This record gives sequence, C-alpha cells and structure tokens, in this order.
Amino acid sequence: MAYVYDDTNIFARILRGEIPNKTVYETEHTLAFADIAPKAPAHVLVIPKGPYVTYDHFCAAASAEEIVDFSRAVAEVVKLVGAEAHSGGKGFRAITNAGEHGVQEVPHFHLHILAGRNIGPMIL
Ligand code: IU
Repeated sequence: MAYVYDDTNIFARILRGEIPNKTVYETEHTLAFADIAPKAPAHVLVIPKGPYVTYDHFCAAASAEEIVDFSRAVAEVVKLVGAEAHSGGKGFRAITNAGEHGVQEVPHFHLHILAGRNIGPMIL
C-alpha cells in the first residue's frame, strides 16, 4: 500500500518552523522535542525530518543515513534524559503508534521516549 504524506500535519509545521517547539536534540535528519502533553517526567518525541507517515514507512523508504541518524539520535535523547538502562539508568519506554489500530494522532512518524517514572505494564 502506498503511503500518502500529508504535509499539513502539525509535526511538518514544526519542522518548517511555523510552530515553536522545545527542542531537546537535533541533527541533519532528525529532531527531538518535548511532547506538549507529557505522560512522564521526560516525554520526548523523536522524528525524522523526512516525510514518513509511520515507523514501517520510515524503515522501508528512508535512506540508511537517515535511519542511522535517527537511531543515534534516540540514543542521545535517552542519554540526555538520564535513562540509559544498559549503564545504570532506570530505563525508559519507546512507543510508536501507527495508523488506525495503533491510534496514531499525528501522521508523521514519531517515537515516544518516556522516562522518569515506572511506566507500568506494556498493555494499556
Ligand atoms: P500519537 O502517537 O500520534 O498518538 O501521539 C501524538 C503526540 O503528539 C501526543 O503525545 C501529543 O501530546 C503530541 N503533540 C505534541 O507534542 N504537540 C502538538 O502540537 C500536538 C501533539 I497536536
């Protein structure tokens, strides 16, 4: 199925600088910013700058450079919020919602990084 990217979505507008955001980390291909309605003491959204709708779309269509850049940005964000579980931090949850059944609100791929409290069981 072909993905149709709607560039009027709120994250596209953030990327174009039309709407302010609280940037946590930024690279050539990736932006990480504070979620406007945080569900944990640290709630950061990591997004690619390219026009990808969902995680699977990103994995299938992004360049290797973009994917590596995104992955490394996730690692930096986890470090910035002090949640590196592999080296003594208390850990985090990474979530991405996709499409109707995933209950995705914003149709630009984003990874939620939630940290700073025990997030609870995986199934909500
Ligand atoms: P979802 O995975 O698409 O359901 O999550 C969208 C998130 O985007 C959600 O946590 C919102 O609080 C967040 N968000 C935001 O950070 N800034 C905005 O202007 C809007 C939504 I609209």
